[in-house]
Amino acid sequence: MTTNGAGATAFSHDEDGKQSLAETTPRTRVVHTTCSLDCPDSCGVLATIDLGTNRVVRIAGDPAHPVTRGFLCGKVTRYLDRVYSPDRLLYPMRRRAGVAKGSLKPGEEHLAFERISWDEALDTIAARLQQISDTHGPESILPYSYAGTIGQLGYGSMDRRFFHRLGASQLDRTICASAGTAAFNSVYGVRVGPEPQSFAHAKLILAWGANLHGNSIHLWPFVEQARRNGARLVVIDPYQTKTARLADQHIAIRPGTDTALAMGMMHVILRDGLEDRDYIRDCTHGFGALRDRVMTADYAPEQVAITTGIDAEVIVALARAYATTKPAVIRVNYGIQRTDNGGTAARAVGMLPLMTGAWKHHGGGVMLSTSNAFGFNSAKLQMPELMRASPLGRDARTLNMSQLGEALTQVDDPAVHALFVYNSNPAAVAPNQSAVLRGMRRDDLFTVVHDCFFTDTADHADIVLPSPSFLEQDDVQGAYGHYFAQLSLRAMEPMGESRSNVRLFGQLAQRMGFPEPCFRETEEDLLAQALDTQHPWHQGITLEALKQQPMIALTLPRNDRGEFLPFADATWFRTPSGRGEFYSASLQQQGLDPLPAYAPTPERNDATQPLRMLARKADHWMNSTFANIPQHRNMEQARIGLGTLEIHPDDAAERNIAQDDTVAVANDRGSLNLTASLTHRVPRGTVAATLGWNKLAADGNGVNVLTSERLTDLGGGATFYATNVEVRLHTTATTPTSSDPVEAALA
Ligand SMILES: Nc1nc2c(c(=O)[nH]1)N[C@H]1C(S)=C(S)[C@@H](COP(=O)(O)OP(=O)(O)OC[C@H]3O[C@@H](n4cnc5c(=O)[nH]c(N)nc54)[C@H](O)[C@@H]3O)O[C@H]1N2
Ligand SMILES: Nc1nc2c(c(=O)[nH]1)N[C@H]1C(S)=C(S)[C@@H](COP(=O)(O)OP(=O)(O)OC[C@H]3O[C@@H](n4cnc5c(=O)[nH]c(N)nc54)[C@H](O)[C@@H]3O)O[C@H]1N2
Ligand code: SF4
Ligand SMILES: [Mo]
Repeated sequence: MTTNGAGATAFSHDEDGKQSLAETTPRTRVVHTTCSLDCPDSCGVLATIDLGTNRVVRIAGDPAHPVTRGFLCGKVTRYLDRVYSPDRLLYPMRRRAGVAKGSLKPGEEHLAFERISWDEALDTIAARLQQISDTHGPESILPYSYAGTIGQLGYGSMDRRFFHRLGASQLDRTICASAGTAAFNSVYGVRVGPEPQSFAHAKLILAWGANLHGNSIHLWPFVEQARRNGARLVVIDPYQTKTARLADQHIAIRPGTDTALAMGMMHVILRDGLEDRDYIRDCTHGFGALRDRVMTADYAPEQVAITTGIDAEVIVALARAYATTKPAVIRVNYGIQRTDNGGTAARAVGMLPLMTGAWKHHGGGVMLSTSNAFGFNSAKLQMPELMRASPLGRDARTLNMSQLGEALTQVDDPAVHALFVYNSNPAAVAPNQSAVLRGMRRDDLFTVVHDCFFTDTADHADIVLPSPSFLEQDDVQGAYGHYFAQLSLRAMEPMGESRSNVRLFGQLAQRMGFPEPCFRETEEDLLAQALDTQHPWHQGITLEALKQQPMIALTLPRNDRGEFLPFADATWFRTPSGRGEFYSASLQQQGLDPLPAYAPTPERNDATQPLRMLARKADHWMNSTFANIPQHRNMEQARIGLGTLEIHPDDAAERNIAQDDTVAVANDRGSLNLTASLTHRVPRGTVAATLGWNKLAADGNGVNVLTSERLTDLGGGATFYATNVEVRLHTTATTPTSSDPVEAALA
């Protein structure tokens, strides 16, 4: 495989316009890159560069991409507004002497920070990290990153090497997908699913906690194709998304009760004898134990109706349709995981095709994520063995990113004294925001933030560093919604003085005096290493090949009709039993229930906070990314309004709340003010609000002041959707009279 093929010329954008730099007109050229936002679709993108001005003047979907097929979502269609935004961070900055840490108003950042050179920034950071490591031990340094870019290099390469060598605490990256990952690993041992293209062949499609239209639009054309051929689309989501409005049926399940629904469906399937006995015999493990569990009264349709708020007849009809329609496919996404019982919910939903043998049909199965199919060489990129060379001489402790508030305010031995944030905006996206911000405001915490913008997190930094967007860096990328590897070629020079994650951490390592040659490696070296793999599905995916053809399909095993049918037979499973596991002995060994069982969330659920709140994602932002871009704000404004609390008219009437009233939304963790929107998009008892930038909210608070640091049952994930609140008409502040924090917040 390629080790040194990434010669400088191929990436230096010289005028000979190497393989993938196709000429269009003499005045422009077109570069293939990949959208590296945290989205399943990983679109192929063509960027057009005006050679006169050296600016990217147009971006569009690459029509040659077999899945993303030439169109981009609304967010990235307007990506140039972000890239060339006047608010881009263009050079390193330092907190001015004497300025206390805290949230800033937009535009005030330059009063609190002053420009410095990269040399000064790197010297300051290296000196402070060294001093903190010497005084408190290296584990008192915490890196915090997630998926600002999902490119192999940008997501995790030189940065990981740096923190491994430093001996810094390791970060358990649980904020998004870890519950579902643990769940599918327990049932299947490996996480692959049907190709997105195969959805076109389905006759029944369940979008289960999956907002296809808002979050992963490129599955939609395949769903539409299937529907033209007679397929039905059923959406299971408490919230009436656009996907739900366009579906054949919308089942507005009570949040957090998906385990009960999936087990209720199994109950009906077994009661009515609709299971695939041959498949169960040949391919699964623990069926008898599961049958005993699901055939109890707890999972009879009448009881499941009470738990889920779905009529018993609807549950029975769904179960029968699912078991008898072939092919039947489930797109399960992250919506069902973000609750205390979320790992189990993903397990239970994941078991449905084991019961009906849906995997045997092209166009059947269940798709969670396709990322596990990729075999990029992350060990080479990240070099965990460098921890041995750190002052610790051993593996460092691990802190859970979904409990950042706790890490910054409660963890000791050692306490966290330095926080280094990149690829993430935890001041807005992490749960239990009040604790997170209390921690970030500590004077004795040294904080560095590397980002493209002055985010809520950057407001709390000692040093802020500018990072490039995906148009400004080279990378290579897989996907979590399809099976193509793609090269991303830099379409433009980095804006201002911004430096990529790879450059930043390589240079910082040298300032720290780390002698290992790996810290001198370039992006070109790392691209070759990422692709240096013996993985059987990566055949032919070399740097040379990607330069000829920037999108290459994984060499998935196919049958003689060319179909990819994972789990169609027993050879596929990578569990301890070598079968699809209804019953998991390894979960039992960890002291967990080996079988799925529904459990309600332990969130306080009394008269003081009776409403369930979904702290949802915006359709036109990417988590908190784009929340500051006027074009994207306008699109959200047109969708549901900015700073909106969606509430059912009956819940509003009970509280004397009218359309557009300012309301206080509170629970025992915090409170925020929003504008009421009375709507049937949410069912009775459920309200919804949107994740965004705190400092752009009317009262400076984000939705995560209300969410908790409780973790999911599997995988240690965040429980964003397991939040209860009360809502009252907002009255201007009075002295709180109650000792109850919720009452006090609402008084
Ligand atoms: N436009 C846009 N696209 C995005 C993102 C974004 O912020 N904006 N984020 C990206 C990221 S990081 C991710 S992880 C993916 C996530 O993509 P999805 O998995 O689709 O994620 P969510 O929007 O979190 O949840 C999906 C749906 O689940 C519903 N839901 C909430 N609670 C429950 C429940 O208890 N049961 C059921 N059945 N449904 C429930 C929500 O109302 C929501 O409509 O999207 C990616 N794409
Ligand atoms: N209430 C609530 N909270 C949530 C969620 C929810 O649905 N509801 N969703 C959760 C989920 S699923 C996720 S995945 C997390 C997402 O959390 P994050 O991964 O923190 O996502 P973003 O808010 O998009 O922040 C990414 C940041 O990385 C920056 N960035 C982009 N490219 C680069 C780069 O090359 N280098 C550097 N250094 N920075 C870069 C961007 O400018 C942006 O500020 O949020 C979680 N939080
Ligand atoms: S955010 Fe997703 S859908 Fe939009 S361009 Fe990027 S990969 Fe494609
Ligand atoms: Mo996510």
